[in-house]
Amino acid sequence: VFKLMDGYLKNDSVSLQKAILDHVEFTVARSRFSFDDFEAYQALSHSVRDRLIERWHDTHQYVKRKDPKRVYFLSLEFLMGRSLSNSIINLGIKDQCVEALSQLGFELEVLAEQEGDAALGNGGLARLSACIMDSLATLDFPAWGYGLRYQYGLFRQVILDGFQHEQPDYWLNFGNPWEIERVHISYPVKFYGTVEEEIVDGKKFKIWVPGETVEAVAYDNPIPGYGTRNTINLRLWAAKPSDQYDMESFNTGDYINAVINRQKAETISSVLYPDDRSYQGKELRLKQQYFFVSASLQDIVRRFKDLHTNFQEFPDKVALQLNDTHPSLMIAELMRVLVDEEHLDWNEAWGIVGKAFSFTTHIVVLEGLEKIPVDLLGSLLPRHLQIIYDINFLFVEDLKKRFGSDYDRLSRMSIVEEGPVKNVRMANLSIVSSHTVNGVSQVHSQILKTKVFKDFYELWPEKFQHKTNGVTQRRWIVGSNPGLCGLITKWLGTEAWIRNVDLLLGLRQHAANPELQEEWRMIRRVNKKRLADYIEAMSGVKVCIDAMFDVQVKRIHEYKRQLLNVLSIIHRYDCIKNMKKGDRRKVVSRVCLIGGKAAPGYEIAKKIIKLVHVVAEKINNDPDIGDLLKLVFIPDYNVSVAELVVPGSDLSQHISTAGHEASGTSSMKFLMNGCLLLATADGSTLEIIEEIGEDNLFVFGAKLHEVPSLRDKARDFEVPRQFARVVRMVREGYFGFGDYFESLCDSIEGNGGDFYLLGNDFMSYLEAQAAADKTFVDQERWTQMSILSAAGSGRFSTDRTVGEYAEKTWGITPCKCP
Ligand code: 26Y
Repeated sequence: VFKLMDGYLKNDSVSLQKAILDHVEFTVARSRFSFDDFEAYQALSHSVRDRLIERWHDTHQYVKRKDPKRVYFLSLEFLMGRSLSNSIINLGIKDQCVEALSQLGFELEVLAEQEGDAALGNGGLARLSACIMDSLATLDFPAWGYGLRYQYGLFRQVILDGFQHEQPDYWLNFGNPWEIERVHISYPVKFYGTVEEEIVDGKKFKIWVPGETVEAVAYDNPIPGYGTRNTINLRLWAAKPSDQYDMESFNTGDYINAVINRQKAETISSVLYPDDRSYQGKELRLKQQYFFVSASLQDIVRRFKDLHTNFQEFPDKVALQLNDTHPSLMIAELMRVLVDEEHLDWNEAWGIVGKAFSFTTHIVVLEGLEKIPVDLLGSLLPRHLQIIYDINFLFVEDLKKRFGSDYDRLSRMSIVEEGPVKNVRMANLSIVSSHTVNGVSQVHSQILKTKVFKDFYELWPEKFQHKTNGVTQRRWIVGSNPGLCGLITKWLGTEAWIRNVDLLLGLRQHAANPELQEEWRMIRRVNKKRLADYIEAMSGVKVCIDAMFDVQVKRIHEYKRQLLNVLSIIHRYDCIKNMKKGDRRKVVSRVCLIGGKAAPGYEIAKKIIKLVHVVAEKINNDPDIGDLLKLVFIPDYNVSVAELVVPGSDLSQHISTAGHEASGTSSMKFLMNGCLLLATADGSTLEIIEEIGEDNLFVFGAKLHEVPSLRDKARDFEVPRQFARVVRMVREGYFGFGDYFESLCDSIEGNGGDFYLLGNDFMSYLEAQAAADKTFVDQERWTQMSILSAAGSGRFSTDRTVGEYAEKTWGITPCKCP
């Protein structure tokens, strides 16, 4: 009882200082009279970790006692970034830490920089998972995250001579204070083998006799809520050799090779796949997915069985959230456990599955949907393939009753895709088996209903929901923009917006107030200075902070149209070059920043990166241009780089071809930080427009409904001469490497078809750019738009997103630890 009332650990600065010094001496094993920044970071982290563990135990004990329905957020990717600052903020001990450190001669900010990113994900989907965890904890929901503990996170992007090179991210090199290894929490995960029959009490059952076993060991990562004691768990699985692993091989006399083979088990969780487009038929990836699914489900079922014996109660206690199709093998796995191991009959089991799962898709185009070749699945997981066939058989029988012999429809909806290579369509499996399906923005959900999953919507309209994504203001304002955080608190007269973000609307009434405007600009200027220093340190390019910082940072994809951005920068450069000297005074200076990683096998994306570099080289070294225009590529874009870039940007670009970005979440971070958006009417931007009004951002380009006919007409479309001119400059080698860029140019001209409509949108893009320039000159107007952006960003907090999932999808309520 004492423990629930009050922590053992004190949070005043004296106690924290003692904790830090003790950890220096006993955890880091250094002298308390002499340690460096990194050792101080380690000691501070361990002091913070102790405090997290304390709350986390309390939360677990409390939740276990109350036994509410829990949600399990299942994702193969989490982009957590750094943990130190975030934990300190959420624990509410920042001032005390700063004080404790300063007496020791250290600065919190400097120590925080010592930490490497936990980059266990690719992009939007993975960062969304991390923001959702923060909101789940803050809102006191009884929730668990499950993921994989990759030893190598997303590759480090190194630029050599303008080309992207990938280097391994062995992030665990110096230890990871934010995880707790749970050697006693481990489960065997099985692969291969055959399916046999067994008879129990006169009844026949299928039994899977696996061929290989690997052990899954739990690593727990405490996730603290803000302004609450609740601290939830993100459990990541690591693969270890199992004692049950193929013991036969040890009897052949080849002991050394038997050990080496056994050790190979660890490869399952060793590396994150760095592609967010598609990969079909990779055995290791499939193994990762099943490894994740099997370990997580064993853990979930064990927890359920601790307190319950009747599986009919399972859906009252367990909500299983599929973050895209990546964990969807859990559907077949739960059927297998219920039918083969728990001996429920098929219909009972199927009823439970249908009430437990919900499915979110993050993909807009059909080609992006995951497929697993039947042969591969059958060899790795023979019993699961049978189960999927059975689910499909019953589903298709139902369809026939409803749609008769509409065979086109049946073959489109079938979970198993027929053809030269048979595939299992994981999205179809997920929709058929879940009670709820949702997209990640309004327009995305609409596209799912009318195009991608149209057939399923016609069958089960009630299953389809929409949940607009969000981001957490704890990391993206409080953590990364403390200046703005203080200013907002001052003008709202309360810190309550950090937990109740709708309060930001209160800034609207002050948007035109010159005093707020002045303070707002001051803070943004400090952030720009910090970013300018970073740019110089990293690229050697000096930039002027009076210029407009114009930023596009995200994964490199053709549909995100970084190429459109580069072409307009070339156009701007060309215009300045051809201007009369006197006219140059009217040019608004710009610092253009582009950053993002290309999937290692994505050739066109890699060419775009090289193009940015050659264009930058030319512009930045042109003495004729000076500060009027700079272009810098930000290498190795990741969460912690974003924390620096977002607060320091004036304008940010979200310029995907309409209908291609499911949602987009970085725009929400920029919005919260008072950065204006230059954007197409796509994904969540449509809702941002709704919220802050069209006058407060710069929108351009083809609308969603225009895209199909524009594509049809693309071959006859006469591209604007400005567009033809800049493409010609690239093609003809004005920036060098003309041959290398040929295929890139072809993709947007003539026979390439310009699928993403760069030529079509070019002029309206230039107009939007000009409007941004014009507004920037009027700093009062600009600042007002900036304040209104931040004021309207409340709707885009994951607090809102998670609240909606809890109520409409998961059916869970808060369980607040006293
Ligand atoms: C199956 C594998 C190849 C794969 C791996 C990662 C497929 C997709 C992904 C990641 C997809 C992703 O990040 N999608 C993005 O999700 C965000 C969060 O919902 C959206 O905001 C964004 O528009 C969408 O592209």
